[in-house]
Amino acid sequence: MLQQVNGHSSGSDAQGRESLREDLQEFLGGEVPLHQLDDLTKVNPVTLETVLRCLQARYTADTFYTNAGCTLVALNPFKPVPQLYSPELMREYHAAPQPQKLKPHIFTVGEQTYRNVRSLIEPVNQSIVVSGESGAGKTWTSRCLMKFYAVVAASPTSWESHKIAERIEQRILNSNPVMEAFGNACTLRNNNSSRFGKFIQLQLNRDHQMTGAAIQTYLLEKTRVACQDSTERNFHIFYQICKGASADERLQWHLPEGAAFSWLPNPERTLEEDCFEVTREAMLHLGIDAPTQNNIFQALAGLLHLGNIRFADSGDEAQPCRPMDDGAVRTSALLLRLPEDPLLETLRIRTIRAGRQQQVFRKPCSQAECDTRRDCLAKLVYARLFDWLVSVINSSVCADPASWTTFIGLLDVYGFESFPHNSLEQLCINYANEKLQQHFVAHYLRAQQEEYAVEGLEWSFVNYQDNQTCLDLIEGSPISICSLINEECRLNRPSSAAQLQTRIESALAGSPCLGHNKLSPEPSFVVLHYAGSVRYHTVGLVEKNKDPIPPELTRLLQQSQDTLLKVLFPADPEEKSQEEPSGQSRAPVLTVVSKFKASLEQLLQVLQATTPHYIRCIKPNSQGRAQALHREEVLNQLEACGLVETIHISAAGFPIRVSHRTFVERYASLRRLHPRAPPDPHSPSPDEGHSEGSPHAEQATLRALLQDILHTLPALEAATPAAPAGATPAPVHCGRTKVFMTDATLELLERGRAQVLEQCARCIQAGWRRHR
Ligand code: AOV
Ligand code: MG
Repeated sequence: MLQQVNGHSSGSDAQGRESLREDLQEFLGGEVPLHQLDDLTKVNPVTLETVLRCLQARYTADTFYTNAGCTLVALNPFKPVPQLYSPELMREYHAAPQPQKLKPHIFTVGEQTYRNVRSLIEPVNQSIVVSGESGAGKTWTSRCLMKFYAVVAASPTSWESHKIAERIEQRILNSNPVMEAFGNACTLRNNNSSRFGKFIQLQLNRDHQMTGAAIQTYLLEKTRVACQDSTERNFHIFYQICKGASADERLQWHLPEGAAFSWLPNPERTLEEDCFEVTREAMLHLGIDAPTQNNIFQALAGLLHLGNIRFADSGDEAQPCRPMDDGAVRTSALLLRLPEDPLLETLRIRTIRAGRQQQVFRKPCSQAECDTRRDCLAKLVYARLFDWLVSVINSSVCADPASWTTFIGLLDVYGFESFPHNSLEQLCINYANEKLQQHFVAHYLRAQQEEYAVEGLEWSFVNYQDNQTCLDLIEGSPISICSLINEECRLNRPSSAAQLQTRIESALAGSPCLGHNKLSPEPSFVVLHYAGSVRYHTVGLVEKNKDPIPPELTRLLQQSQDTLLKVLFPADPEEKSQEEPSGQSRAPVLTVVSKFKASLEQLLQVLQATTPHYIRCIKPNSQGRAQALHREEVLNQLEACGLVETIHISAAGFPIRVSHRTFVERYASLRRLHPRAPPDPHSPSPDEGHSEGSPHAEQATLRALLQDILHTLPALEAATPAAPAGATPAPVHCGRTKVFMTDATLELLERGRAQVLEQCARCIQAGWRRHR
């Protein structure tokens, strides 16, 4: 039996009693203490202040999840609460007849989503969008949801299976530590910050068992490999190899204890994410064997040594820069299995084709150019390695297309962030968050209200904050921040950071979301995002957006004798001329921003084709301290995500909507359970006056059947054991073309239907027995 955990009573009896007590208390008009209010729609009146007070009271009582109508609010506990995520609790939510009657939890969302896939009248793929600012708990939440599905959607034998390592659910879970080791890093906001976006499709077969998964990633912050803020860190994996390598591996990878690497800031900080063994073990289970792993880690060590290469100006433009430490060049060449001289040459000398004859010229690079080429080489290797890893993981976990029918998608992207210095990475991250916020607004707030109006439901409209203006500023046409940055790349002209600032500020001056740029020592512009204002620095923005890769670098890597690098950089089938044209580097076909925009649009298309569920993670304080809820910080987050508006709309809303026909087809059998008095044969039938088979006649018959089914609801409800006396009837509303209802009503109808099916099955069996 479970103990009382975070307000979770033990066993379903206690839960039933508690829910009954709450319902009665509400019914009798009694005051429920704030911390016991499980749903923010019950806070009275619904204002930012009352919502905050309720969340605060619950946080103090160690209750971290609260319903807010159609969304779940998740406060980050910032401390381990293992009981809250135990497999027992997962099974309890899974087995509950009405999980929404249990304490709010991410498992309620997980289970509801799962039930929708299984029994929704019109089966559609589902998605869970986890949002919140950096450090709010999105990755944690998605990980827990994956564990939940690994337990509840596993094939029946798997719970007892000892060969857990081979099981698909376990392999899917193993993707997390690997992807986090390579794609997460410690930032100012979060020690385990996701530096890439992730959408994972959990694939379910006809029996609703998880048969595989497909992972799609979005824009890895690859600049971090070669450039980190002094207070932050590189990707976890680099620290893992430096701390966790065995004595032999240290020798092999040239990582002596205490070696200093310029791309490894803050190595003295030890995080729980530094565990090399966990990553290795997970990689092994994903089918990445020890020699391949060795290959990967050796290449990473090669990158660390590459980062230690420094150049000194030769003092003569015609002479290439000098490496300050031959050892770093030698070791990185050795570890990346590259020829040493060509490595040095590629870093220091640019080859240019010019003139009619396309003659090849060799131009020594300046010291800054050498540094850029070195960084570019590292980013190129790391980004390809990351993509390759994702594809290896996908081939290990992805199910055969014929073996799955539906999916549950989990979206965990990098959260909204604002640092003292923000660049293209933050612009893309915050742009993604704006898009998701818009999806939420469009789906829940706007669409819901519009549909009520079209369907003729009585409804008093709620005003909500639409972030379209901000999106227009960022991505709109014809002129937006993205278009202006892209234009600079396309024109390929030398322009200063200050010029970019001026262009943005003058061309987009009319946008209310372009903030007032107070005098700043560095060229920058300010965007008023839904979640707060962010100053973006324009230095290096255009270059980052171009992301130019000198072709010599790719060609150099194609010469590597390393098995892994050979896979990452296969030789070109046609050895095209790859030298740069004269003058400036070629304008790129697709900029970083354009590619990102296209991938976001694709993601939104996928999301729009699913039924979305939302979890809003809230960061109680920015220091990551347990038991500390900072009012102002939380208020800002609540305000930013439009929680109050969401509550208002959800409080009176009907999240489930089904066409009349589907409703009748699914629930016609309920009339057997509680038949109405047969209609008087002399009274006019609903379809009278319409010729048989006409659309009107069909519509009228459908409506009559619909009414018959709806009339069974009170009887169904009365037959529900947990229904308290005097409880409000199951909310349902018949619109012009659809039936609108709450989750509870759907649950009730489904239970009734199951009962009828069971009765039928019993009758058939009895019939067979009699026959025999
Ligand atoms: P994020 O994904 O939202 O930030 P995380 O999921 O990485 O944030 O959470 C940040 C940290 O908060 C974790 O490393 C945990 O220490 C702690 N945490 C979060 N949720 C819980 C929980 N339910 N129980 C205990 N600790 C928790 V970012 O990736 O930076 O946007 O980009
Ligand atoms: Mg994260």
